[in-house]
Amino acid sequence: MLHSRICEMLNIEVPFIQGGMAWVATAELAAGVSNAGGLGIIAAGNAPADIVKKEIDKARSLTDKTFGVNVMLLSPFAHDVMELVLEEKIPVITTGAGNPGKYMEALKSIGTKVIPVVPSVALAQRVERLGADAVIVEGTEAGGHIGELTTMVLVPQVADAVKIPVIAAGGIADGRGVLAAFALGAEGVQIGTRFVCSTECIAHDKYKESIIKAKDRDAIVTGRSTGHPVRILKNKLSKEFDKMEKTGVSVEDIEKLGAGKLRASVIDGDVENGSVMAGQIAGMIKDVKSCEEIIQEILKEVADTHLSMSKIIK
Ligand code: TUI
Repeated sequence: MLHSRICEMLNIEVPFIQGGMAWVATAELAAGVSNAGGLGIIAAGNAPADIVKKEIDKARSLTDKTFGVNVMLLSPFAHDVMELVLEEKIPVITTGAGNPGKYMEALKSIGTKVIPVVPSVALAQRVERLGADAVIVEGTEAGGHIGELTTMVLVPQVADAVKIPVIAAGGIADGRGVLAAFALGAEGVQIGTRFVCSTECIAHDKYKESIIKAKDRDAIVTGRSTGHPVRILKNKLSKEFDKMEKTGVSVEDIEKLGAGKLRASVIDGDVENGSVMAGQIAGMIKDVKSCEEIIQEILKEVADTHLSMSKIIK
């Protein structure tokens, strides 16, 4: 019912890719999304390769379906994780926070599909030239480390500039968002924050509750002055960041404040002093459901929205 080049390329039923969220996107979530027909992703984040290997093994025990690994290129272990995914012949790699160019040849040579996250037209064109199979075009609405442009303006500009399929990300959590992304030229969507509020996701209940409680303006940006802006939910930590940035504290000290804070919220449930990464669409998320229910609900909304649009556009 919702089918595109992405489905064949990635051997999935619906063109929904789960976001590669550090700490949150473990084997459990990846298997949940893949079992429900989408593409589950294990996020390597800042983890060393042996931890990622355990997650890959666990995901293989939880699903027979295709799943991928997200490599966060700012990680000190990015190179080791790339070596691991090559060894393990992971069929799909998404990358974040950098240009995966130097790994492209090795990954392509074993048939791995490489899908970089890009925040600009220029990087989309560069990775297409280097051999990327598709691009995830992520707008600033997304959670975590973000670019400057919105999904609304970036997706159509990248769709016009490249031939490879575009997967839209940032601000998508329901069928209306999916259809809007397809209208802008996308052939798939990446969904992050919505899948945090899934039963399969191992994030602490308090993290999920914070997303459910969040209102439209609660997902704010911290760390602009460090050159690594990160979207998190407003809390004690975000206020602390704000104060430091306004009083001209050094980049090193601001970055020090961020260290270990994602683990504190995701694993320990410290949602006041921890970093609760979430996208702007958090305000629309109202419940925790299984990955299967989330995907089926979104597909129903796509069909309903399509029908109501066909009554307006004749
Ligand atoms: O990577 C993400 N989201 C993330 S990574 C992360 S862990 C982290 N924590 C603190 C500071 C930094 C990272 C949390 N959330 N999304 C994908 C994404 N990639 N967003 C933006 C980019 C990006 C930015 C610049 C991709 C490429 C890029 O290229 C720069 C270059 O090298 O040309």
